[in-house]
Amino acid sequence: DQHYDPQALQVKWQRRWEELDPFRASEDPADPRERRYMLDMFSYPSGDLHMGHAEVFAIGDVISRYWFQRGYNVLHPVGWDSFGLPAENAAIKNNAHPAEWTYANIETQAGSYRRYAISFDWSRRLHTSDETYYRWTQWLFTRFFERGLAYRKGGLVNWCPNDQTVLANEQVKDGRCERCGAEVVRRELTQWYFKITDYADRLLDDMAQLEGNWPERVLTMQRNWIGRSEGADVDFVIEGRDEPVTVYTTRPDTLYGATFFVVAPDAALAEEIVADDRREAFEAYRAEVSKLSDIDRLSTEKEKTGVFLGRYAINPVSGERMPVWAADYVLSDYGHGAIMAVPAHDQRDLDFARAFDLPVRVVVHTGLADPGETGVATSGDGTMVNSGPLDGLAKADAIRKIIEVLGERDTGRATVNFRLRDWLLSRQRFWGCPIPIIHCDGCGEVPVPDDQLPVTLPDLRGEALAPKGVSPLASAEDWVNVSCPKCGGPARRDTDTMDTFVDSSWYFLRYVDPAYEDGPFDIEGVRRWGPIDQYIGGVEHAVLHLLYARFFTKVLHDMGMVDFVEPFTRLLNQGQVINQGKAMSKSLGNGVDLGQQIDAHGVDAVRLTVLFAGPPEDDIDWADVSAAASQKFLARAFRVMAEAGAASAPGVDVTAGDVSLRRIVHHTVDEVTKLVESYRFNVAVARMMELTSAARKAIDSGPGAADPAVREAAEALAVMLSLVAPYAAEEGWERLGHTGSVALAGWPVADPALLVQESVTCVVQVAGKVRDRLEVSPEISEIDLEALALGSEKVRAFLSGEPRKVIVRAPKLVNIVP
Ligand code: ANZ
Ligand code: ZN
Repeated sequence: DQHYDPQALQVKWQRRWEELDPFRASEDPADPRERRYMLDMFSYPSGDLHMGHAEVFAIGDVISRYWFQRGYNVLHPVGWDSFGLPAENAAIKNNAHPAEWTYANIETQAGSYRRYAISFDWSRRLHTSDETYYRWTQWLFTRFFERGLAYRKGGLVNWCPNDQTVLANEQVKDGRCERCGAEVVRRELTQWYFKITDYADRLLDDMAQLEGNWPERVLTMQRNWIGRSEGADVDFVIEGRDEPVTVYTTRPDTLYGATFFVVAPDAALAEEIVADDRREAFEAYRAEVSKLSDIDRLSTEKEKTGVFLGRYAINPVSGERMPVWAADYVLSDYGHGAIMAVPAHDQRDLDFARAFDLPVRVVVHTGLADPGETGVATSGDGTMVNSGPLDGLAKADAIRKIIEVLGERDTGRATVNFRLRDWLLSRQRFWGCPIPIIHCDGCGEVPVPDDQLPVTLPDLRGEALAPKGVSPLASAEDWVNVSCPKCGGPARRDTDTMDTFVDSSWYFLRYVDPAYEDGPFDIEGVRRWGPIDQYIGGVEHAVLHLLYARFFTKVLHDMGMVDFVEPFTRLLNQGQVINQGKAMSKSLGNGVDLGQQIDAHGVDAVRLTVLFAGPPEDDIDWADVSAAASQKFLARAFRVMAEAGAASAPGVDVTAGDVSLRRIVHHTVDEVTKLVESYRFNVAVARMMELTSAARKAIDSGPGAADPAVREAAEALAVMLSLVAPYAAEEGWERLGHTGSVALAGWPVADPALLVQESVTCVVQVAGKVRDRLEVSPEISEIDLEALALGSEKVRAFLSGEPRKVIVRAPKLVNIVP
C-alpha cells in the first residue's frame, strides 16, 4: 500500500519514538561528539498549543534535527514557564487551585508537542512552578540580596488597576499593561528591585559579541532601552538654598542659552523650594500630574503645563538669574529630576517658553531661522554665539571647553546617564515564587536560611486569591507569622511573589540537570553545554526576557558560576502567523486552530506549510498558504520512497545508477545542506520538491523504480525530509528497508564528482548551415558563447571579416549572419 495516511502514521510513529527515544542528549564523558545546545523559548501553559507555537517549534526542530543528522550531541530540552496570572485568574473563576489548571494544561501541551514531533529530550523536562525549581529561584534571590543586587525602596511605581499588581517598566507598553492592556497608573509603594542598572555598561558593551548573530532590531531595541547618553552634570545655585542643585544635560555647550530652570513636580526638590505664595498652585498642579504616565508626560504633542515656583537659579557661568518652574515634562527619576531649559535648541523647552512667554536666546548659529519666531528649535551643529569663551567654537569643541571651565570652578563635570531603571520584581499576586525574606522589627530584612528553602506557597485557592491590592499571601496568617531566623523574635514573611520573568531568567541553565540538588544548576554540566548555540523566540521579548536573562548570566558569571557572559550565542526571531493580513483574534474571527489543521492535513503537512511559507523571520499569512497542497506533495514524496523500497533493497551499488538522476540527487543534497545551514528552510523544501519530481520522472519514464539512482534519491529524500515531515520520512525510511529512526540516519554527503557541471553541445551555424559543434557548460553566458563561436577555426573559415549579425541562444545555438 503506497497510500499516504498521515493520521495512521502519527499513531504508529509516536509509539515507536517512545521506544526508540532518539533525541536524548548524552552525558557520557567518553562520547566524542561535539555538543550543541538548541533552545526554543519555553511556553506558558495557557491552553493548548496554537499556530504561533507551531511555527516557532517547527523552526527550532528543523535546526535541532539537522544537528542530530550531522552527528552532534544535541541538547534540545522542553519545559514550562508555569507561574503566572492566567492560572490564578482561572482558579478564582473556577474556585480551584492555580496548580490544577497549570499542570492540566502542561499535560495537554506535552501531548501536543509529542504529536507535533518535536525532537525534545523529554528526560530533562522542568516546570518553574515546581518546588524543586523555585527553591533555587529563591536561593538565587538570596545571593543577589547578599551582593546588594536585590534591595527594597519606596517610590512611585507602575500599577495595573486591572491585575492589581505592580509592573516593571519593561511590562508597560505605551502606558498600558503589557498583559491585559489596562491603562497603568502610578502608586507610591515600597517594593523589591534588582539592581540591573549596575550592569548597564556591560549589558551594552557585551552586545559586541552578539553583533551579526542576533537580529539587528533586537540589539537596537536593547541599546535604546538601556539608553546610554553622554553629557555633563552642572551645578546651579538656587537663591536662598545652601546646597546647589545639579542638572544633567547632553548639551552643556548651550549653557549660555539657558533662560529658565525646570524641576519635576513630583521631585522632593520642588516641594522643598516652592515659595509660600506659590504653594497652593503648585500642589494643585502636582496632584494633576500624578495621574499621568511617563509616556503622556514626555509626549511632544501634549500641551505644555507648569507652575512658577517663585524662586531663581543662578547660571554658573553667566551669573544670570533664571526663574524656576515645575513642569511635568521633566521626570523625577531621570538624571537629577531637574533641568536647565535651553528653548532655542530644545523643542520641549521651546514649546514651554512659548506657552509661558519666557525668553529664547540663540547660542548656536546654524543658519536656520530664529526659533523664537518659527517655533522650531535648532538642535543641530553650528558655531557658538552669545556664549563668552565658547564663541566661534563648533559643538564638540564647545562641549570640551565648557566642561573644562566648569571643572576649574568645580561647578560641573562630564558624566554618563542611562535610561535603564532597576527591575521592579515584587508582585502582589499569588501564583509566583515567594520572596524568601522575613521582616523583623529588630533585624530588618532577614533572608530565609538556605536550608529552609523553599518557602512554599500557602495553601490558598478560589476566592482567597481574588486581587485586593495587597498580596493574597498576606491573608494566610499562619504562614505569614514566623520567628526571625536571626533573633528568634516575632517576625513576618514578605508576602509578595516574584515577577515570573525572574523564573525564566535562569531556566536554560537548569535544563542541564533539572533534578540537580546541590545548587540551582550543575556548574560542570553548564560548562560542558553552555552557552546556548541557538535560541529561538518572539521579538516581544527583546527588552524583557532577553535583557533579564543576560543580566542574570552576568551576575552568575561574577559569582563564578558560569564561565560565559552572554547566554545566547545566536538568536532567531520567528515571524507571526497571521490570517487574511491581520493578527489572529477572537474579535476578528480569523483565528486558525492548530488542532483542526492537524486533524485535517496531518502534522507533517502543517509543519511543511509553516516552513515552506517563507523565511523564518517573515510573517506567515495563513490565507496565502495551502496545507492541502503540502499534504499532496507529501503523498507524492511518500509514493517515491515506497515504490523505490518495493523495487530494490538497501546497500545496492549506487554508482551503477542512472547518472543524470544521480547528478540531481547530489546537487540537491549540496544545496539543501547550504540552505538549511543558512536557515532558508523554504527554499530547502522547494529543492526537495524538485528532487521528488525528478525521481518520479525516473520511475515513470526513465530507468524505472529498480534503478539504484532511484533508491539513492529516495533515501536522500527520506533523510532530508525528516527535518520537516518526520512521520512521512520515518515510514518512507522503513519502506526503504531500514530499521531504526530516520532521525539518526546521518546526513547525506554530496559527491563532488557529481557536482561538476555536465556539458551540452552547442551548434554553431553560419548562414544557416552547421559549421561546428562546441561542448560548453549549460550555464555559459551569451557573451562567452559568442566569443567561443567566433573563435572557432571551422567557423572562421566561412567568415570574411566582421559578421553582420550574431544571434546567440545559450547554451545550445549560435547563428552567424556573415
Ligand atoms: C539642556 C539641553 C539643551 C538639553 C539642548 C537638550 C538639548 P537624553 O539624551 O535622553 O539623556 N533632561 C535631563 N533630565 C531630564 C529629566 N529628568 N526629564 C526630562 N528631561 C530631562 O536627554 C538628556 C536631555 O534631556 C538633557 O539635555 C536635558 O535637556 C533633558 F539644546 O539639557 B538637555
Ligand atoms: Zn530579628
